[in-house]
Amino acid sequence: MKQPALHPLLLALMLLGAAPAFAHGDETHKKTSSLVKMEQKEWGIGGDAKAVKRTIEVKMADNMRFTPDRIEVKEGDTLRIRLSNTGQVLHEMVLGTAPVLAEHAALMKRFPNMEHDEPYMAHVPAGKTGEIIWTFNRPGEFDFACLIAGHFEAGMVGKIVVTPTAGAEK
Ligand SMILES: [Cu+2]
Repeated sequence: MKQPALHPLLLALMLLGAAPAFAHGDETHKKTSSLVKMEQKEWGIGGDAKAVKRTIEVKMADNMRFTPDRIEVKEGDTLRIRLSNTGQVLHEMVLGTAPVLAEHAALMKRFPNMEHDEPYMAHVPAGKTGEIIWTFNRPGEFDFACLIAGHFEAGMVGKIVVTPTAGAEK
């Protein structure tokens, strides 16, 4: 079922007031493909671990930088982005478009303890690792960012360039 009109941020806002059950930060995140809803986004769709073409290592650090901060992908490819947080504080990676991320960051600033979890994001505690498996089935330039209050503003962002391939699955 498609619900293009209901923006995830609106949904988050609605749930914030209403449902304490929305906070699933204490649970173990079970990001198996069967439990995660695969919703097409402008920047792609949740990927299946079996379809992973390439693994990219990205470091997150307390200088508010991702290394590398630019990732190039071919349209249709599924990437495993393996994150390691080398810092002393929690960092996260959220994939999206620049406007969606900016909007989300503003929301995070207003509600710093907002819990959120989607297949296109990963929260990585200090010294830990995490991963995102994502299929980049739409060409274009996308962004990723750490939306923890203050981090986004400090420039903790990066770019993902998805180059179009003829005949890639849509
Ligand atoms: Cu951060």
